Amino acid sequence: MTESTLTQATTMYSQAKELYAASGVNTEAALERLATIPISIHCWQGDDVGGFENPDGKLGSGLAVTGNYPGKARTPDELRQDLEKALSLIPGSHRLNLHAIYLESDTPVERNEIEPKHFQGWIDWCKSQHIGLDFNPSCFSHPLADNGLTLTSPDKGIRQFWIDHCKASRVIADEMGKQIGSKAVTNIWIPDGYKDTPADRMAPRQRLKAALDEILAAPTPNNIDAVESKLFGIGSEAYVAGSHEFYLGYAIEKQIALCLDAGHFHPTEMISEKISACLLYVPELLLHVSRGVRWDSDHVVTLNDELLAITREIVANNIEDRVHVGLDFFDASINRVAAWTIGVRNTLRGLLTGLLEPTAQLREAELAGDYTSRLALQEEAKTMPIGAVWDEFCRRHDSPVGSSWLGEVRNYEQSVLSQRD
Ligand code: RNT
Ligand code: ZN
Repeated sequence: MTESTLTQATTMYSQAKELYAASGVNTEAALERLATIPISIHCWQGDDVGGFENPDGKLGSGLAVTGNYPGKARTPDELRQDLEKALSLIPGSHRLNLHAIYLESDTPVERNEIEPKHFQGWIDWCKSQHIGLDFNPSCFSHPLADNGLTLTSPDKGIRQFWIDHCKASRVIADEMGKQIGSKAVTNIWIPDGYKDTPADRMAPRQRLKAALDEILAAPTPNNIDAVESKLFGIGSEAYVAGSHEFYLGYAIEKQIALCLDAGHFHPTEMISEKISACLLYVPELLLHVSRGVRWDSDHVVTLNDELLAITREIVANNIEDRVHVGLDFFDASINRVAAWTIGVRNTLRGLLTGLLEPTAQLREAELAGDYTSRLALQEEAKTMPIGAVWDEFCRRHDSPVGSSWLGEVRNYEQSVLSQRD
């Protein structure tokens, strides 16, 4: 940034600060608070949910990635290198969300035999980056998941295999949390369901409940358990055992975290609307911030109405200590480092927009039954100079301002990504 553009930007921020102050909003407080909210960045955008278990492994179990943009990470070191690039373009201090298939081992390891040592490289890397680490058992893309059933399988051996995988994952997450000094959120998602009308909707859910009981039995003080529901998937259009009602009930009963994925509900059903209701009954939430286009398509999150509504709910209700914000999208049709950067920067911008809302005034109007003022103030807030405050946040965190990060991604593409194919 040149001297004059820097001066110009600083002036824009001071003007924005004054404008916000006039409507009762403290931009300095917003900037400070935004810096305390970590986003859990999903490793799987970096390699199209491939993982390092098996170089010929195929993505399955209802998950699909489209696109063949060159330069995807082929090794843990390449993935870490790409993540470092993305982190350098994202302001603030965040977390990494890792799946079990991203293990590191010289010899093949079965999923029910994974151990903390297979993730030590990731733990050490997170320590070096000063970021937290979250974890997920991978109950998909595996021969024992090929018929679409894992924890609900009627075959006891198959079911036990996945139970043992999830148990091993919690042990690993607990070790991650311990070593890093920040609890790891471990999210269980399974694809289980049927393409066509089931004859028995109850038994798979009974098996799932019993399997989860066994998985969660051991105490893991450095781990936070979360369970993720889904409405339907490719190949499970008629029935998904782990539905919203199933996991909402389960999370309430066990007092564990409930994961709400923005793409896992009916298209007009919004997770922003569910946050306040669920938090009355479950201790914590994990969000999979995603963007479904017509279906659970896992597009890169854009700064759209639903993202703004989700992020606004978190900060307006002061619940950021109970809501873990994770991302979940995978787009292989664009530069993958850019996909992360766009998604995380948008999520932060959404949070900032919420922090800059004149919440106190809006609530006051609402309580007084003055819905005219509520609507008027909500709409005026939309065109306040949020961008000037966002730029200031980036500047204070030594992160690129405006679209200048894109040039850095292009350079990285030239010097690193294009050498991979
Ligand atoms: C699938 C779920 C799940 C996965 C990741 C890879 O529909 O959203 O969270 O996307 O765990
Ligand atoms: Zn998800």
